[in-house]
Amino acid sequence: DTVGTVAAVDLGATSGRVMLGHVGPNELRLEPMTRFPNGPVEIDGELHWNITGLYESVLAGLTEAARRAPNLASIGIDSWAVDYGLLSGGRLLAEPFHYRDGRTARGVEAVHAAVPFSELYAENGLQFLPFNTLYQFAADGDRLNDADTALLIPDLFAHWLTGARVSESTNASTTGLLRVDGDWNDALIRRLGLNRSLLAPLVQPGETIGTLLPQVAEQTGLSSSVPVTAVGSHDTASAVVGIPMTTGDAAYISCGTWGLVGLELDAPVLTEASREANFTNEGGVDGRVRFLHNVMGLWLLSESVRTWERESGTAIDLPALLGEAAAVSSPVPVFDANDPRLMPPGDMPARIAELLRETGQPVPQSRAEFTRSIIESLADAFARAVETASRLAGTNVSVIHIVGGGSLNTLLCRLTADRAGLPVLAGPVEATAIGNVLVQARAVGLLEGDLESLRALIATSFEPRRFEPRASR
Ligand code: LRH
Repeated sequence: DTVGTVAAVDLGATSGRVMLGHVGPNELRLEPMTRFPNGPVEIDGELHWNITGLYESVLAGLTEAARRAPNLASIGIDSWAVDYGLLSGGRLLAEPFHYRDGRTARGVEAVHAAVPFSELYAENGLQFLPFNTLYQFAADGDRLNDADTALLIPDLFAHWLTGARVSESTNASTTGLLRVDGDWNDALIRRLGLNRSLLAPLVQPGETIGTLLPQVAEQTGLSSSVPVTAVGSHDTASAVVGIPMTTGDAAYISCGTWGLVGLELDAPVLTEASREANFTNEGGVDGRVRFLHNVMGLWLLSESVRTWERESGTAIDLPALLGEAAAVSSPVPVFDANDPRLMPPGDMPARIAELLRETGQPVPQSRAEFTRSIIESLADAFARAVETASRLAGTNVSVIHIVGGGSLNTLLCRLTADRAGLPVLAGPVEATAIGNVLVQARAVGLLEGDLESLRALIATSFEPRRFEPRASR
């Protein structure tokens, strides 16, 4: 069997990594090159990404990849969705905005005044999230007029590595400007008064974006013949490829900063019920549909920990805290993890306490109880979203896969199984990097077959941990 090596650049909203994937028909192995933190940077009251620092970390990871894998066959890039860099004459105009920046509220008003949400939903099938790219564009005003190109984050990195200017389709589906059939929606773009030429031509996962620019080859030690291959460049699209689903009635939770909860479908669900439940139809790899809902995710925990660390000036031992939370035996209150007030960065414990008071519940006094309340509330929101997805799509769900960082959280997996009354299969933790690697491996001929055969390889290489629901708690 031929085993080859590709590199996955996977940028999450709280951390990024560059991984080598060693792949053959009977082999799938990841080897980390670099890991680095990521997060919003507040500059003059605005939330931005440190895009230059991220690019530096990516180059460092690729340099290490060149050392470890002299015959690297391909590079693939994925990141969080919706955000973009504005370019003029090939130059980045400013640090890209972070999707949690508050300016998007203006954009929402402007867009919905031009096109009511129900009409938008029929056009693009997307759940309402105040930071969908079309709202950000509307909020950008003059900044947009100064630009000749807008590239989503993975497309921006691909541009810096290869010089090519493309829009990868799974991530483009999160702009709100694609029709559900997957093409740029020229009529909608016109109605919103946007300049169509800002948007680059679409490419599909598996297509070659370009090869490395000579200066990038020089900087990293890689050969300039190494291709950058389009993957599911929306991290959630790569994560869904990386879920070892073996039946058609599996639900999934891709749990990192967000908990993306839903199903993989062959066709979108655009019903009124689906719109009211705020379920999204994002573009998946191989034309699949990611029918899901954004639940707040581990953000609630990481922001709480950040607040506690700031208040006390001491670092928190997260595994220890989770252990104490698991040992809490008295009942804890449950809040609505989907409340939009939990979206911006800030004092998360205070906001959660506010939600609890509003619903007449006691506020936990210890950090262990507070943490337990967060995890119970996430598990509750996850279980409800699985139920809603199955009702809306008419799928009788028999098992829930949890992948991403949340799959390491035993308490969360156990409570989700209990609250959903369904078995949970946890792992792999690096599903996104795995999905990224597999789509490249197939594109360069190391593997063949449909997503089901790629997933069969994951299931044997990364055996999930199983949590049975406990009947009564
Ligand atoms: C997860 C994710 C999610 C989007 C959000 C912006 O990282 O890509 O799918 O909704 O970030």
